[in-house]
Amino acid sequence: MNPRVEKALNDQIQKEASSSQYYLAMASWSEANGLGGTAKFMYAHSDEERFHMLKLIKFVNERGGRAEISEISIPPKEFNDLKNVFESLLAHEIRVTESINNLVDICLQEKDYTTHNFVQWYVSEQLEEEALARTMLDKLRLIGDNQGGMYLFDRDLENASQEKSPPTQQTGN
Ligand code: OFO
Repeated sequence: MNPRVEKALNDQIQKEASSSQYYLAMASWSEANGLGGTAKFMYAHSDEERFHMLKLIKFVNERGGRAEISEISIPPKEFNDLKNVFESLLAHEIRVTESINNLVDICLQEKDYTTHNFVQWYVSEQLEEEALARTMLDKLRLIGDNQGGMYLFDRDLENASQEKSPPTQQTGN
């Protein structure tokens, strides 16, 4: 496997693992603050990020590279409020998108079209995740300080988590 591509993929593995921890921190904060629906949504999202990480690990190893499991950054413990949680989520996803775009760029520079094809799945995923975070933030801005609105928001997230199918164990391309 091209060493530059391998290094970029390993960096991405670390980022997906950090994302999973980040969402876990958000889930725990939400749960401790009585936001059961949001907690459920964040726990499910944390699992999804772990799935993103596993998919990369399998890909690197199956292509003759060596996936590295490195240490991950410590996520924040506290958030000001629910809006702050989703603002952090969006900011985080924007950083992940930049990282995926950088990965695409490296694949093209190194003419690694197989990895380029594989990474397209992540490009689409980032589009969806950023759009979802923006929708949530729009809703929270509309709700403002309205407690009833906040209750409904949290309940809607609980239902959304139930509708969403869990990530599959399939980690191939
Ligand atoms: Fe939310 O990001 Fe993975 O890819």
